[in-house]
Amino acid sequence: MRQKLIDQAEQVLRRNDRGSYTVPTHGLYPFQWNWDSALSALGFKHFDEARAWTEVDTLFAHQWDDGMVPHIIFHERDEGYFPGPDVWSTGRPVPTSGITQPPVAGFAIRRMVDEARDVDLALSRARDLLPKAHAWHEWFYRTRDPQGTGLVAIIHPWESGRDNSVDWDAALDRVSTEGVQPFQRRDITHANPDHRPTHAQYERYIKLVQTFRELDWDTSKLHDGSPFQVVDPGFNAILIRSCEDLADLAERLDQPEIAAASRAMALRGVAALESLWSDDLGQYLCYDRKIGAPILSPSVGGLIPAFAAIPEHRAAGIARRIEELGKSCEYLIPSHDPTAPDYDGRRYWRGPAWLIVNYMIADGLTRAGQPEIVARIMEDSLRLIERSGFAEYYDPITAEPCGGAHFTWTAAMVLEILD
Ligand code: 9WN
Repeated sequence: MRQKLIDQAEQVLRRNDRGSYTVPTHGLYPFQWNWDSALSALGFKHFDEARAWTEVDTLFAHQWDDGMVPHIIFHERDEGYFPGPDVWSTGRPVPTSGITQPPVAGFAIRRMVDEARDVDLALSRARDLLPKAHAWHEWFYRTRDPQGTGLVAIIHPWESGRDNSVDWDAALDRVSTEGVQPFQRRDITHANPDHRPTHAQYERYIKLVQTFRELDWDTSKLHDGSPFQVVDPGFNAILIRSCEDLADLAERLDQPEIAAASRAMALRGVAALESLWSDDLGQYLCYDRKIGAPILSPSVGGLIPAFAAIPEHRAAGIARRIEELGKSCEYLIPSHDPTAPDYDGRRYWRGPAWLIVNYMIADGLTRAGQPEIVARIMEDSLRLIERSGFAEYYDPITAEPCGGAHFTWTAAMVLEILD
């Protein structure tokens, strides 16, 4: 069984390989996505290290001059996805979107170095990528934390990677839809509409894109100009973890300035995360910067901080919270608490389990010395694959495969777990 799953995972990666980048899945997502690429590279490294490095190289080849790494790179024309390059209209030579995504690449680069068989290749690629990833991290704290709080805000739900999470509902409701022209979605021609965001959410997603376009994609203006500014603990934790990893890597590569700056960003971030902890919910919470209030939503965004070097008692708290969630579902980790009123087990980020999230949380909890809950998370992840294949996400109660099939990062995570 183990070898069969490894072979199948490798086939999924090869199927979605477009030479220098990988699509998340054929049809639904025909371009290169930022955090998908970083996590997918971890899968490639099991059978083709050079190809793994190419994935990350291609991502950073489209970094903007200000340091931002965009969330989508539209390498080829494809009418099968909305919104395409004409809607974004960012004026890049190879079109890209104008927002970003969870910066997990720093973590991926470090892991690829740590586990390299071809060490010379790894060190030379890492030496080239290190200042680029670091510039991206600095861009975050410069443009998304203008008040110097130590925490960055996302300005669009797509940036979180958890697009339609309950976390964004109230903040997104306040975004007006004035001036949004009728549009045709493509996602619901590829995937079951019951598994996807609603039309009302899409209208607001598009309104935000229009707002940023009117600001000429000047990323120094977008935070203050955005009607949506939310501090996501999961997103911040991923950034902090990547800063920690780059600091270690920079020391190894004898780059003391990057090491010191990166370490300082990580330490500030970890200290600031503490303000998002909720004793009542037993997890971290998002914070709506626009109205200055926490968002009382029990989502997995508040558990992802385990991925960063948070205090041990907080990691233990997260382990307890996951154990509790395990009583109301069959397969950890639901993206939203199944006992909460807005839970929807098939609708994308409002309940389903995602293997990439399981992987990041399990990685952090392993480091934090929580082997029991890690074992359950890993076991559940493999049971999902065995039952339902390499889906985009899964109903955490029935294991129903949801969203797109033959999914690249799901396959990559299976290689990370099994190989
Ligand atoms: C918008 C590609 C991406 C993931 C995100 C996931 C989904 C896109 C969409 O697919 O988002 O970026 O059109 O739904 O939410 O995490 O990176 O797999």
